[in-house]
Amino acid sequence: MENNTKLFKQISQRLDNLAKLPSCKEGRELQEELSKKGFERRDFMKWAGMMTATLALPSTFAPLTAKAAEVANRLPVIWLHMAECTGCSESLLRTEDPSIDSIIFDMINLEYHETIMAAAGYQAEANLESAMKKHKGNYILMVEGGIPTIEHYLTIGAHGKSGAQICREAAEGAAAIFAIGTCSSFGGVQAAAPNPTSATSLDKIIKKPVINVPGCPPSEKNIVGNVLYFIMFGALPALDAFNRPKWAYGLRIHDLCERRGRFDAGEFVQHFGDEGAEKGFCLYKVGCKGPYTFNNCSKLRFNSHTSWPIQAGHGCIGCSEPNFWDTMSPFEEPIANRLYATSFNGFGADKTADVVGGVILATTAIGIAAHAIASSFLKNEVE
Ligand code: FSX
Ligand code: SF4
Ligand code: F3S
Repeated sequence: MENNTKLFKQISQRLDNLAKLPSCKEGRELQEELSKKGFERRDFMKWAGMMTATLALPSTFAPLTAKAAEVANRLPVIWLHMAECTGCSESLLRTEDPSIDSIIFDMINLEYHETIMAAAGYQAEANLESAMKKHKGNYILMVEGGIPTIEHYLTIGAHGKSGAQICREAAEGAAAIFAIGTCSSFGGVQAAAPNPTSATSLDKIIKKPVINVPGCPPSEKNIVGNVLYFIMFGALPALDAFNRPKWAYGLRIHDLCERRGRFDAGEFVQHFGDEGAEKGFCLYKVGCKGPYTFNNCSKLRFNSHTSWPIQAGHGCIGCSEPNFWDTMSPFEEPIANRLYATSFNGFGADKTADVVGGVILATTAIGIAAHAIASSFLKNEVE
C-alpha cells in the first residue's frame, strides 16, 4: 500500500511536469476531441479504468491513466514502415468508427507516419530528418514490419535508403523503441521459410533495447497501452523472455479463453461447421494454438472490443509468437497431429533455433493431446 502511494506520487509528479511542456497540437485538447466524436467524460473515465486494469495497475491509478492520455500530445512519435501489410497501423487508425484509443493516438504528436502523412518523396524524407533532429533524445520510435538484411530488397524514399539504414538512423536519437507487430518483433511473414530477403526483427539490426509488441496485428490497446505506460513511468515495463511486456503477454490464450470450460470437459469441434462448432465447443482439434500462445486477445478483443479469432469460430494461429508462420502451421491442424514429425524428423517447430522451445512445445503437445484423447473416451464425440 505504502509503495503504491509512493508510486502514485511519482507518476503524478512526472505527469505534472509533462503537462507543463507545450502541446504539439496547439488548441486541441483530448477532452474536446473526444466530445466532438460523441464521447462523454464518463466514457473516458470508464476507458481509463479498463486501461488501468489492462496495464495491471491498481484501480486507484485510473485518474493517472486518464491524465497520461491527456498529456500524450506532448510526446513526439516517429513511426516507420518496413516490409509488412500495414495491418498494425490499420488496427489502430481505422477511421470508420473512431475509438478512444484511435483518438488518443491521433492526439499524439505523430511527427512521421507514412500511411497518414500528406508529404511524399524528398519532402517526406526532409520531414523525418527534421523530426529526428528537433526531438533528438526525446521521441518514441515505433517500427512496423520486418527488415530485409539483404538490404536492397527494401529501399524507401527518394534517396533510396534501405529500410535497415533508416531504422538504424532513427534508433540513435530515440528515447524508447517499440517493435509494433510480429513482423518487426520477430520477422513475421517476411521471415517465414524460405525467407528470400533474409528479413529479420528490429532488435537484430539495432543496438538499443527494443520492446516487442507482437500480434499480426497487435490490438490497438496493446499499442496505446505501451505508449501510456511509457508516459507514466518513463521506463521500460517488465518484459518476458521475448521482450514482450508482461502486462500484455504474461498469460496464454488458453488460460483466458472463453471456451476453456469446453476444453476441460472434453467438448471439441471435430470439423468446422459441425454441431460442436454451433455450440461453441473448444477449437483445439481444428488447430487452435491457444495453448502455445501468449497474448491478451480474449480480454481486449478487436474492432472496438467486439470480437476476437476464437469468438469468431476459428482457432488462434499463434500470431504473437516468434516464427509462428513456420512453427504453428498448418493452422487448422493440432500440433499433436504432427508430433512424430516435429520430434523425430526435426521438421517444423523443432527446426527453429529455439530447440528448447521446440521441446517444451512438443511436451506440452503431448499433454494436450493426451487430454484430448482421454476426454474423447469420456465424452461422446459430436460429429
Ligand atoms: Fe501486417 Fe504490421 Fe502482420 Fe506484420 O502487422 S498485420 S503482416 S504483424 O507488420 O502490417
Ligand atoms: Fe480456447 Fe483454443 Fe484452448 Fe480450446 S484450445 S480452450 S479454443 S484457447
Ligand atoms: Fe493472434 Fe491468437 Fe490473438 S491468432 S489475434 S494471438 S487469438
